[in-house]
Amino acid sequence: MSFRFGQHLIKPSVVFLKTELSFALVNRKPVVPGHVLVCPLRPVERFCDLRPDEVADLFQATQRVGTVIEKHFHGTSLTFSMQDGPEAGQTVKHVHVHVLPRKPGDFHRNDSIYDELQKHDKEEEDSRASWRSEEEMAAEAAALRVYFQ
Ligand code: AMW
Repeated sequence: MSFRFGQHLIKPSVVFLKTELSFALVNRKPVVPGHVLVCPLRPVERFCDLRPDEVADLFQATQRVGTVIEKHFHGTSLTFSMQDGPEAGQTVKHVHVHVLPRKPGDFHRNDSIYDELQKHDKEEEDSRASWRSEEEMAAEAAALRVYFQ
């Protein structure tokens, strides 16, 4: 069984958490190590399209994922971000929360992380050559899955 993430079919090997209504996957092009995504299982485009039970499940899953990601990647803070619609920078038409572990000095200007999020997957920046290998992504997902067993 594969997962749907907008136009993408996602292999179970890169998914590290599945709840009743949500799932979390590793990123093919992380802005920082440990940059992952949490999505509703139902492939809706906008946050306002989610039912209340889906919002609750998505945010509970996001909270659990944040705790694990901060610990596993030795972060000291977290950035949560959602680009909700094309003018907000959304490229995949399926609601997703970005979860990124943060460390002191990881960006010279702290909020530059939002510039990076905005541009990292735009067409001119996002060639196949810049994506991680399936093996690397599966290994990361396997390491993260352990925390949820
Ligand atoms: W958006 O700009 O829509 O807020 O973010 C899309 C995110 O999904 C980016 O971080 C991008 O790297 C990631 N991404 C896109 N396609 C895949 C995929 N097939 N597997 C893993 N991550 C993906």
